[in-house]
Amino acid sequence: MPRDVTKWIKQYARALGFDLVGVAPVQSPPHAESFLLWLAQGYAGVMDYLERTAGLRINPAAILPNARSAIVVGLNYAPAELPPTDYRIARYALGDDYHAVIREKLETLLCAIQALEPEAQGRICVDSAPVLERDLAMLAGLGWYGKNTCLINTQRGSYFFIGVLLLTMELEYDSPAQGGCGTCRLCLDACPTGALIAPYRLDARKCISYLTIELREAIPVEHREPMGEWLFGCDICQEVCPFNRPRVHQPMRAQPTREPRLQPRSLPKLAEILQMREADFAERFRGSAIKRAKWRGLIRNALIIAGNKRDPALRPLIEPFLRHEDPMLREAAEWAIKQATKEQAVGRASSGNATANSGDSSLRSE
Ligand code: B12
Repeated sequence: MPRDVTKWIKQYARALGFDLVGVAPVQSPPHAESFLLWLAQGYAGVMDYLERTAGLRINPAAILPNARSAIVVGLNYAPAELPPTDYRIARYALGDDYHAVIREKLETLLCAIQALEPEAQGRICVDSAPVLERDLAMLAGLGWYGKNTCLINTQRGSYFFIGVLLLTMELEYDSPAQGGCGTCRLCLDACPTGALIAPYRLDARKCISYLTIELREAIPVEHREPMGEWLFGCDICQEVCPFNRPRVHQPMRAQPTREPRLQPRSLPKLAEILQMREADFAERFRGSAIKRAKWRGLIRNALIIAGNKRDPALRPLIEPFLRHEDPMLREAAEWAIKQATKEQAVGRASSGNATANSGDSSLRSE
């Protein structure tokens, strides 16, 4: 019985458009201890919510009483082609906000399961409920931890989201994923801010993704030039990963997303962003993950990128922020103007992304 139901659930999940699906028993996550140590070492920075919910994160059964199984799904998010922009946006944020997309699909899946098994209780977790999603995904066979801390699937690479549906039903369980990076350390060497301080250990406080999305204060000066042209999030540690790149004589590994809602939206130019008012921002990024940075955070990032670009045409757009009421934006504008007057474009090259969103064609579908 669990075998038939599991097979049916997996087929249903695939029909809903998920690219990966596996099932794990609900148990204490294998990396619970390293997670607690990571928190204690302060690597989470201002992400207090991780600390507040740590007890639940290491005990998924506390999120749903009598939880037996975790159905773990993966949804590819990288587009076949990066949209043309004059800055860079992490692939995961190019389309609609993934939380809504995955949640909707998992709600449909849960309803279908409950139609079959009316007694079954479920709880959907897409960042929303505190679980260590990658640990559960690893146990469900979706992928293994790379040294960049992303979950990597040997066939698919790492450009996929993870969603979890906890269930009170017993199901047939998959084996944990096997694999590893071997001696490769491309991601550690490529990170422009040195956020990957050791294999499997990310100091989030230095990660461009954290700095541009989670941090609500000024970005520390030493990280600004290395940010290059990353306006929101960063994919460098994934772009250099051999599992996300085509290999000679081998079929391409990472597959572009098939999900219509994850296809890239059109993006405003940097100059437009610098002129956006708060209301324009809310309108333009409605339903997009970019909203998480808030207007203030995105403008701060845009000022830094404008500084890194050293483009005199952007100066008139930076200058109004020198008189802005928000000290964080004033200071970012001052920095940007100083950068723009520096003679050599030292920092721009340091991230390897001198030309925004043009460098990577690893996901082209030919
Ligand atoms: C907080 C968070 C962040 C933070 C911290 C990142 C991090 N590495 O933890 C910030 C804002 C920096 C971030 C960035 C990104 N994130 Co994020 N993030 C999360 C979130 C909400 C919690 C992660 C967490 O618990 N971190 C805690 C720390 C301790 O985890 P860790 O550093 O990876 O450490 C673990 C491993 O290294 C392992 N480990 C430790 N030692 C060892 C030793 C060995 C030998 C091995 C094998 C493993 C191992 O155990 C540790 C504990 O679990 C999850 C969603 C969720 N609820 O799980 C999404 C999530 C991890 N993020 C995701 C994504 C897509 C990203 C970005 C790619 C977005 C972007 N392009 O900007 C980047 C990737 C940066 C990176 N290299 O990690 C996806 C990852 C999907 C995948 N395939 O892996 C998730 C799962 C969201 C989702 N639902 O899909 N993120």
